[in-house]
Parts: sequence; structure tokens; C-alpha cells
Amino acid sequence: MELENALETRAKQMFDNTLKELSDEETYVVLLSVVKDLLEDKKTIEGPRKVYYFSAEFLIGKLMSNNLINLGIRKEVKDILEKNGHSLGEIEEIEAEPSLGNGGLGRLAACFLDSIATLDLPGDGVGLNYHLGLFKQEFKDNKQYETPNPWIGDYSWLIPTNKTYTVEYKDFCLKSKLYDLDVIGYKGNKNKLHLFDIDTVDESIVHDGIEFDKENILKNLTLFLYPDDSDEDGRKLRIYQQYFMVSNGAQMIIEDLKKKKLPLDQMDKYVCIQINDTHPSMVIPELIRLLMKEGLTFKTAERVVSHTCAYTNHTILAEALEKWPMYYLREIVPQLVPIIEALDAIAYERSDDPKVQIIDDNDVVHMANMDIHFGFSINGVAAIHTEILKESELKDFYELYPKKFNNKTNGITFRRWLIACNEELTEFIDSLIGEDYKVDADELVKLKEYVDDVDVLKKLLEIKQTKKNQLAKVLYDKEGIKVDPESIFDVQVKRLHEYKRQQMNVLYIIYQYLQIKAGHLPAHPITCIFGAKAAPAYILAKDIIHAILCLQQIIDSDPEVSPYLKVVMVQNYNVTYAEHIIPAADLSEQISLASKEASGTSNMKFMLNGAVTIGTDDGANVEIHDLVGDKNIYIFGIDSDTVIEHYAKADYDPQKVLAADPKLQELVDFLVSDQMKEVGDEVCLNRLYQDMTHKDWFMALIDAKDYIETKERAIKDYNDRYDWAKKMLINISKAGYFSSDRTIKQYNEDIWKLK
Ligand code: 26Q
Repeated sequence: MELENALETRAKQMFDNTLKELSDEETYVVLLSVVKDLLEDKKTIEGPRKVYYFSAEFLIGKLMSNNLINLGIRKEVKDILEKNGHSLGEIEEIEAEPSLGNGGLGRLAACFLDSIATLDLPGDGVGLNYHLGLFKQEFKDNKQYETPNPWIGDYSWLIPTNKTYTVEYKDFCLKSKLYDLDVIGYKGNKNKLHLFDIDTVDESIVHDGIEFDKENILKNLTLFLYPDDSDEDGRKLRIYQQYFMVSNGAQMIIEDLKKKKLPLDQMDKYVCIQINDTHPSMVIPELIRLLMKEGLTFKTAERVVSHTCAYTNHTILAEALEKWPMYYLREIVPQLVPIIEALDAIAYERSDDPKVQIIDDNDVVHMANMDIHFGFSINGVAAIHTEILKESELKDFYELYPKKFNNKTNGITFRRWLIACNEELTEFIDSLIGEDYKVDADELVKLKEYVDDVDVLKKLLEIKQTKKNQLAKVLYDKEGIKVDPESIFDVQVKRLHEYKRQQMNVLYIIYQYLQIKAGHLPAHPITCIFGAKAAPAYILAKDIIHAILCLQQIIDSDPEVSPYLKVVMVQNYNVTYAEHIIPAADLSEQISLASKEASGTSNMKFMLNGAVTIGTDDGANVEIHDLVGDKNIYIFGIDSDTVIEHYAKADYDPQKVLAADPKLQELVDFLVSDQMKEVGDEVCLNRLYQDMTHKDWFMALIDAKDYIETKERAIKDYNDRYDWAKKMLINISKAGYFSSDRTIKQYNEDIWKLK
């Protein structure tokens, strides 16, 4: 009643109307305003020690549904709205998604904030308030085009604060403005996500898609998430952004300690900074610099910062490890240069091995190296990933600092990835094992008791069908595409990258297409669903998107094939889309080249929603495999040791693989067939063909045969519906391990030690 009154009163105040009479947009604004007030009233989590999660990305997604769930009022709000002629689902649609991240790393940061608050740990996020999130993707002529993706309208969750700091660059100073977002724990108290911004950002400088003047820092500093780093101005802007984030964050932390009259030379007792990949690494020299300004000696400042900062590594791809030429830093943040040089000298004293230097012989700064020398913890994000770091990529560091290395297998928040996106499954699980699993995810193992219960299995299949029907509607509404909800939904959604091997999935589709043309129908009709954005300057990734879209068109216009095979690549895959797609998936494609996917997190989301994984023994797939056993996952491909050996010996040659397998050659040749060229761009298709047949750096061809055979087996198995439902149930029951609550407990026990 209280809530209903609050909504009515706000409707009157804001729109001089009753809830019933409001438009959906107005209803959203009223609800937003009331929920923000409820959040404001929540207690802030406090404690003797606090973690600050520094990250260039927080891919938070829409917030309404999540906030309602965590406040424990979703059902009540839904009922009130319904009574007044509104649907909560439709109201939630109105919110613009803040796409403040590229993919896994940014989404992980968002899941972590949810779990930190849920576990009642004091911990805030520190990042940037990008005005335009990751570009919006549109398809035209079977190609990707990028347009701006604004999310901050007249009404948003952002809370303007009076906090402001001065950030110094070589030639000018910028005054920051801090916006906060409340992060509420599940039925608990709150922390904050601090997003720094400047007042002078000018969205009107964007033209021709997402082009803009990269040199005008005053107008562009927080304009975009990660501007293109394919040219020098883009890379420099990245440094401006990163320094802005870390300097503001560091100043805020010091100000807070001073306000509480805590000794700065013991900062490590009160504060822990988790550095999310190398993007915030400049926080190390910046904190040292600021502490020295406060009167600490370099030695004391270096010691205290080294005990405050911890680093998470998310990749072993060499090209993604940030290295900045010293001359960039001299040009942008010269005040950090003497500090980095002093740190480099200390590192050199500890080891003169060139592989562990901070500044290399070419005067380039290796950010990860600085983190490892001057952080107290370094962690990988899945067991196999951490082992690879220790045994190969960061071996020399591991020998130097064995105790600093630890693993923290990633996790996902069940509040968003089950409770919010799959109400049907949530209610069913509640009815079987109660609600304790929502705060203790391991409780999900209790579902195993039902593995032979035909009624339970039947209901699981029914729920999956419901989610597939819902997705079919979304695909029709958003893309104008009709899919058969009775077909297998085979889903690969993730950033487009060669190592993730969407191109291998393409070969499977070609295989299936040719099979059907030859009169061999698949064991069950299949809908291959893709969602992926390619970095604007990543040519080959765009070529792969092009190939997928061409195949989509060819298959769609072929009545002989389309009843059995369908390809759908959705436009602008984002968190909101994921929330529709993942609950509807039957097969989860996790097919990276073994050793290359640090963890993956969508694999966990699919599993939790009852999809069965087809994948390589890579990243967290390895742990999923261990948990569910061979019968409940489809593993294929060469293992990570073999991959690492091929790279070491440089002996992989796609031509050899093709020469030994004429059928595979036929599939690859289809990429440049007349049929493809009729609907596609010859240049793009030839380029992809050349790369796959002469380079294939991520060895798609080596695994293609095994992949195709394994997928055929999965599709056959799907027809034994009860046996498949058992696999679904086992996957769900074992997903508890992948709750980010577990991950955060481990971060806290081993690294942060907050309480
Ligand atoms: C680096 C230099 C210059 C420009 C951009 C970048 C850059 C930007 C984004 C480098 C990396 C990223 C993002 C990486 C990422 O999302 N990694 C994923 O992290 C997930 C969470 O740990 C893992 O599950 C995935 O396996 C990993 O790919």
C-alpha cells in the first residue's frame, strides 16, 4: 500500500495525473524516481577496510529489474502496475541500456559489484561516465555499421554529486565531476559505483557513424567507451581516459582517509584496490605521486601502495596486454614518468631478466609488469588460465613471486542471470528446493535428486520451450525474422574474435547446408543464433560477420534448406539481448582455441539456464566439464598443451590440414563460391578465405572435423528428450559453483580480507 501511494503521489507531482492515466514512458519515470528514493534510504555498507574495484568498464546493463529484485519489491511493483494497466516488462523496456563495457571483463565487474554488496562487504566501483556506450551495431548489405549509443536521457539512475577533483595533464588541468550509482545487495545494504566525468563533453562532435575529433580532449574525454585504438590519437585518448579515472579515484580515496583521520602511511590497512586488467594500472604511480605530495617519502609510498594494489589478468593474448611508449606518457602525464622510472629501477634490482622489466629496451612501459612487481596479488580468472600464466605466459614472474599468484575462477550473479531473466525457471526451482539457493548457490545440487523424476524433467522441457517461444517473438519484433521454436536453438553470443572461432561455426553451417542440399537431413531442425560486435577496426572480425550474414541470406532464400537450417545473427547484441537469448538456448557454443579464452562467463549463464555446452577444454569450460562429467557436455578439439606446443614449434600449417581432408577443403571453398559472391562482397570473402587457408592463426581448421562430428552427435542426442532434460538438470544443479558470490568470497578471503 505504501509503495502504491508513493507511486501515485509521484505521478501526481511529476505529471499531474494518476498512475492509470500515465503513458508507459511517464510510468517509467515515476517508477525510477520512487525506486531511487528507496535506494537512497538504504544503509551504506561500512567496515574497517574497503575494496575499490577500479575498472575502465562496468557493463551494468539495464538497472530497473535488478534493483527491484534486490530491493525485494519486484512482485509488488508488478502487481501494482498491472492493477493500473501497465506491464512491468514493457516499462522495463523503456530504459536505455548503459553499454559501458565491451564484453566479459566489463560484465564481470558488474556482477562483482552485485555480489560484493550482497555479501555485505564494503566495496565501491571506480570508473568513467562514458556518455556513449559501446557503439550500436546495425547491419546493411550484410555488413556491420556503427552508430552512437547514448544512454543518459533526462532521467537516469545517475546521482550527481558535489565531488570534484583536479586532474593534471602536461598542458592543462581538468576539473572532474563525480556521478554515483547505488549498488544494492540482494535484500541488503548498498555500495556505490563512482563514475567520473567532465562538464565539457560535447556529443555534437560525433559525425559519420562514430567518427569524432580525437584530439579535442575537453570535448571527447568521456564521450566514448574505448575509442578506436587503431591509430595514435585513439591510443593517446585512451591514456587521457585512464589517467583521468585513476587520478580521480586515487584522490577520492586519499580524501576519504584524511576525512576519517586515518594515517596515509598505513593506507593498506584500510584500503584495497583491485586493478581490473591493466587499464587502471596507472593508479600505482599516481597513488605514489599523490602520497608523496602528502608528505610521504617515495620509499614509504611505494611500500604502502604495493600492499594496497592487487591485479587481475584477463587474457593471455599478447596483443591485448597494454604497452605504452614512454613518449606518450611524457607528452600526456609527465609527472608519472620519474615515478615509473624509479619503479623500473627497483624492479631491475630484483631481477635483471629482460622479460620482467617495466620499461623495455625500446622505451616502452609494460603495464602488467608494473602491476606484478608493485601489486601484492596477481590472479587469473579460471583454473587453466592461472596455470598457463604460471607455467608459460608469466613464468618468469611466477618464479620471482610465487606467493603472489592465485586463481579466482569467474562467476556470474544469479540475481540477473536467473532470477531476473528466467522467472519461470526460478519459480520452478523455488518449488522444488526452496529459495535458499538464492543466497547459497551450492544449494542447487539438491536438484540432482530429481534426475529420474519424469514430471520434473517434463516441466524443465516445458519451461525451455516457453523461453524459446518468447525469444522467437523477440526475434520477430526486433529483427523481423521468423524462427521455428521447435528447432534446436544453437547459440554463440560473444565478442567477435578469431580466437573465439565463430568462423569454425560458419564451417559447420556450410557443412549442414551442403548436407541438406545433398538430401541428408539433420537429425533435428537447427536454428544457429549469433550475436557479436566486431571492433570497428578489426577487419577480419568484420569479414566473419559478413560471411555469417551472407549464409543467413542464402539459407533463408532456399526453401529446400530453410525448414531444417536457419541462421540468425541479431543486431546490436548487448546485455538486454543476452537476457532474452540465454534462457532460450539449447546448445551453448564455447568453442575457443584451447588456452586462449581466459575464462568465459556466458558459458556459466547458459549452464545455469539449462543449456548444454559444446566446447573445447578451455577457460572455465574445463571446470564445467569436471563438474558435470563427460555425459553432460560435448567436449572436442586439441587440448591447450598441444596448442601451446604448436605455437612454440611454429609448425601449424592450414594447408597441410586441408590437403589431408578434401571434405574440409570443400567447406572452406564455399566461402568464395559463386553463391556467396552473389550476395556478398568479394573482397571481404576472399580476404577471409585467404586468411583461413594460409594463416588460420587460431587453428579453426585443426578442430573443424571433430567439432562437426561432435555437434552432429549433440543434435542426435537432443531427440531423446528425457535424456536431454537430464543433462539440462545436471547442468543447472552444478551451476552453483559459478555464482559470483562464491568468487567474491574467495577474493575476500585470499586478497581483500575486509572482514
Ligand atoms: C587493450 C588495449 C588497447 C585497447 C583495448 C584493450 C582491451 C579492451 C578490452 C583489452 C581487453 C579488453 C577486454 C577483455 C575481456 O573482456 N576479457 C575477457 O574477460 C572475461 C572476464 O574475466 C573472461 O571471461 C574472458 O575469457 C576474457 O576474454
